[in-house]
Amino acid sequence: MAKNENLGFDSLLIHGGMGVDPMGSATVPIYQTSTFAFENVDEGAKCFAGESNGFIYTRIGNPTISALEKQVAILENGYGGIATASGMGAVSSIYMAFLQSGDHIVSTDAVYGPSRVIMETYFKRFGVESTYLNTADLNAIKAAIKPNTKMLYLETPTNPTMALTDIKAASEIAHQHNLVVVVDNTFCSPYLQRPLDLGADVVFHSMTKFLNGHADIVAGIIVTKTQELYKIVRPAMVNMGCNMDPHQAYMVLRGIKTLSIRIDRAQENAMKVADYLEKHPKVEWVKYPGLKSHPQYELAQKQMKGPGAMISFELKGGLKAGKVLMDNVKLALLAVSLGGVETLIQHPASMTHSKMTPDARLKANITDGLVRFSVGIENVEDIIADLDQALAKI
Ligand code: LCS
Repeated sequence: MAKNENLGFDSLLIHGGMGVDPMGSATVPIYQTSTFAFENVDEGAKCFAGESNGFIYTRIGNPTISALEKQVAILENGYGGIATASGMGAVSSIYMAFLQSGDHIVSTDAVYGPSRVIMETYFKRFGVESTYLNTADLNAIKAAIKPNTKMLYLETPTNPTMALTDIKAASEIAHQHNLVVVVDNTFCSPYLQRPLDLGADVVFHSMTKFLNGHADIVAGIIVTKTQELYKIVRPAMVNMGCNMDPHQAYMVLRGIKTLSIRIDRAQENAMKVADYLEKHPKVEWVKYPGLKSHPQYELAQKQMKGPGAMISFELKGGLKAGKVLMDNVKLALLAVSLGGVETLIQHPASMTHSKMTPDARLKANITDGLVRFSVGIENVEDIIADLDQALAKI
């Protein structure tokens, strides 16, 4: 499926999704239509039979969306992309495509809250069992696999604890038991980490985050390594109606062009912010894969091209001190989401991960005092000065 794969990554960000437009448009046009007219009945029948590449109906496929799917598939070095209305649309489509009553999944404990909540509520109701554990511990993964285990679901780095899983080693274990390995690559983007190259079978993103990068749309995408897997996942997405809208696809096609330069700047800033926080006397601990103090610093060096732009930390004085900080920042927005050009701060225990049980949160190291910081591309001096004045209020 993928074309242009010999270009460098930055060139693919600009040209990877482009076909030749008959009108010479420099950008992929928005095909804002729900349906497509057939030349005649036979042509329509061929489209439905899969004997023609013609478009039928936007829930099934659309040229603007296809351009984005092709581009992200190339960037992730996979067979094909499946764009979704949101990151959660991607998670739901993946669970629905591979799991059935009586199956079991092994998953990272500190995943984005709703990815776990939908498994432990809705999928549990349909008889799917799940085990959530620290997947950094490969022996724990081995011990958790049962005869009915079908999927190993990894998020690395984790939201919000910044723990890493060795994708290559974990995939090897999973494949010995014929599990499908799924990786949520939202925190890295394919610029920093390519799970399919490390052995995963399916990778997905909340494109709301780094891939779009401008905090103006919600979107998701799945990329499968093989055609066989693509044929399993695509119909699940289409039939459940998790599809993207053409306008959303256009927005991501626009935002994605600057992915590498945005991440370069954001992670350069994040390194300086993490250093600043680590040295600050009011800070208890900082988790950032670029810090030597990160327990998996070596794995980050091996598995990721850079440490990214997400930091988690806790202040001395826990939640009480954290609240003073979050209520007093002026440049950073007190808001959920991440991976955009603007710096954001939020409190996972009361916001993004509030629907997990307190016990599950603590077992996953999501302490009540944990503060999550998504570093933007502003002048780093301004980001640090903002933190400095807010920390002085504690
Ligand atoms: N996976 C990860 C790692 C995420 O961080 C999110 C959203 C999702 C999946 C779901 O994507 P969505 O449907 O929102 O596009 N994370 C959010 C967060 O940390 N704050 O707000 C949303």
